[in-house]
Amino acid sequence: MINDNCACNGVNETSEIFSCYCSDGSVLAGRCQWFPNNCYQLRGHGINKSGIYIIQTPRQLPIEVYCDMDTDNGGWTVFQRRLNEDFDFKRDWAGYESGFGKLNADFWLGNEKLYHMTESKLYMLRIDMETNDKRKLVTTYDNFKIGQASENYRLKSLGTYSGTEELPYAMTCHENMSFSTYDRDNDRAATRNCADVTSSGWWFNGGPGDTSCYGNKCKEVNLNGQYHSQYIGSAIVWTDNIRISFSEMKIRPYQDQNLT
Ligand SMILES: [Ca+2]
Repeated sequence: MINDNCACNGVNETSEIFSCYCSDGSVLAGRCQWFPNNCYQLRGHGINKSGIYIIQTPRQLPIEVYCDMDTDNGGWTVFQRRLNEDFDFKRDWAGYESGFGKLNADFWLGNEKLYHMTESKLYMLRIDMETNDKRKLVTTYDNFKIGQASENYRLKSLGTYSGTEELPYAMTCHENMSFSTYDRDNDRAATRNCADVTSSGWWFNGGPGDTSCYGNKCKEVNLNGQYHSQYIGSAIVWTDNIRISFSEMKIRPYQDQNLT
């Protein structure tokens, strides 16, 4: 219930979590507490330290996310990270749907959360990577959107790409593809289960006659592959030629990118 005595006090500087208490705020456990929609909003309130914070998208329960407040002026809500070969990204549909891992280490935030975050406004996607031979790659897309569960969390849109990495169009091979896991084959390959073959979950393609994924390939990019796999088919890759040992996928609202 709304606590009408709950006046907005602005930033609560005694708390690690930004919060203000407002009569029009959302209600959690009897408390009237406001959470930002995303890390960008938090950054706009002066929070500039990377770490774990609570956000709340409209009509959803508050969730913990990792905010990257360092890269390109910060405000990035991170939804994927690969760091460590000991952490397995071979997970089932339910695992990718709700998310897994630890926010300050390897993790997938979860398709359901990603859908609710990206449905409400225009988001940029930024992917930071490091290759096995220690080169840093960056790519951004200006209109990243994920479909809902009934659409198999389809990669509805990427938008226009820019960045410094090689072959920036590679990810567009996966645009409009449904998400697949080994127990939920939504790819376009009639005789293969791309998620099972690669031991991961991703927006696999595998369909014939595609202009960006030649040769009925399951993927050009797979950042959820097996860490340091000796097999290119199941490795973490950005095209067949670039093997990845670090990745972070993160989003920020598109408008007003000039945070200072
Ligand atoms: Ca298939």
